[in-house]
Formats: sequence, C-alpha cells, structure tokens
Amino acid sequence: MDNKRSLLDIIDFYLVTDSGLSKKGTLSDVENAVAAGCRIVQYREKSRTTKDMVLEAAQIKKLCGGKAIFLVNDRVDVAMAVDADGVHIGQDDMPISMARKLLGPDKIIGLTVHDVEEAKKAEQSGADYVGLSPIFNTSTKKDAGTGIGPESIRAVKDAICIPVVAIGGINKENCASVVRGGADSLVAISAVVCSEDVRKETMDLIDIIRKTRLDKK
Ligand code: TZP
Ligand code: MG
Repeated sequence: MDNKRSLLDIIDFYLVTDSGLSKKGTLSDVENAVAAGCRIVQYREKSRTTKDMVLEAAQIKKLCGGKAIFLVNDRVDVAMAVDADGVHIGQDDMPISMARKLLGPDKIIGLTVHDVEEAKKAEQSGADYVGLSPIFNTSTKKDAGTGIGPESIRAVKDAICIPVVAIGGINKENCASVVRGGADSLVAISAVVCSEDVRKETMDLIDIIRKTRLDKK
C-alpha cells in the first residue's frame, strides 16, 4: 500500500481490537471487518505477553494484507518487530518525538487527545492523526473519563489540519451525530466486537458514515 498517510483522509470506520470483549476472537474480528471494507485496524492488547503479541500482530498484518492500514496500540517495539504501518499512542506513552525517531518518517503515528490544546500539541509534535476521546461515556476503557459530546468535535477539527478520529461510546444509533459533529472517522469497539456479526455491523457503520457525509454536502 503506497503513501499510507494520505489514505488517512479517506478512512471512515476504524477498527480497534479488544480480545477481552470480542465474541469471536480478534483474528476473526479483523478478518470480518476488513472483508466489510474497514481500511484501518489497530491492534490493542493490554494483557498479553510480548511474545504472544508479536505472533498475533504478525497474523493481523497478514489479514490486513495491504487492504487496511495496520497500527499497534502503545507498543512501538511490537510495531517495529512486525513492520506494522505505525502506532497509536496515548498521552502517557512514549513521546511522539521518540516514537518518530524509532519508527522513521514514513510510519503513521496517532495520538489520543481530549481537547483542543492537546490536539494542537499533537499536530505540532508530528502526529499524523488524533484520536479524540471519549465522545460518549464508555465502560470499555475504565479511565476514559466523561463523554465530551459530539458537538465538541468541531472545535478540535477546526484547530488542526490532521484527521480527527472520534472514539468512545460510539454505535450505530449515535454515529451519524459524530460525523455531523466533524469527525473524519470513528472507532466503535464494543458495538462491533461484541456483536454476533462483525462483518454486518462494520458494513452498517460504514454505510451510515458515508450516507451522513453525503447528506452534509
Ligand atoms: N480510548 C478512549 S475510549 C476507548 C478507548 C480505547 C474505548 C472505546 O470503546 P467503545 O466500546 O467503542 O466505547
Ligand atoms: Mg496507550
């Protein structure tokens, strides 16, 4: 996949894995989401050994197979070990400048932000996109804090030039409000990986996102 960073602009639904919540397992979730048209996957695994993570990450990379960008959450070492397309890191993870030094100029680095100030700093530090969190209250990430509401997205979007990915408590019922709020793309973890049919859920979300975008024009 050439020039992956430019693809960030056209992404709609963004899959983040969660083996603790998944009904069918992470590999099955990735396979189905990619088959449904998802073009970016983040491997997020908080409690497995490094060895298990590199083995699973290599399998996920294969499943993405050039059709989807493949990022690793938090673990720059795991991303490097499997030559992933990049990482997604948080405010308390490795500083972007260090991650960039290790990964090089061509890899994608996403950073979680919570407000306009953090978003501006992320852009200045060289982030390729920001994950704005949490849009709604969520129990998937215990320390995510209180939802900022979809109406808070616009100020962040207007303050920076890099894409804004919305995350936290998003599902089929509220995702149109997130797109109307100004998000370039969105993550829905529990809504997708807890469902019986990940492929259908992903297709439905992509469909709603695209229709809402068209309605906006
Ligand atoms: N970061 C901020 S909120 C969140 C993460 C990983 C969890 C989002 O999960 P869900 O199930 O889509 O609310
Ligand atoms: Mg993190």
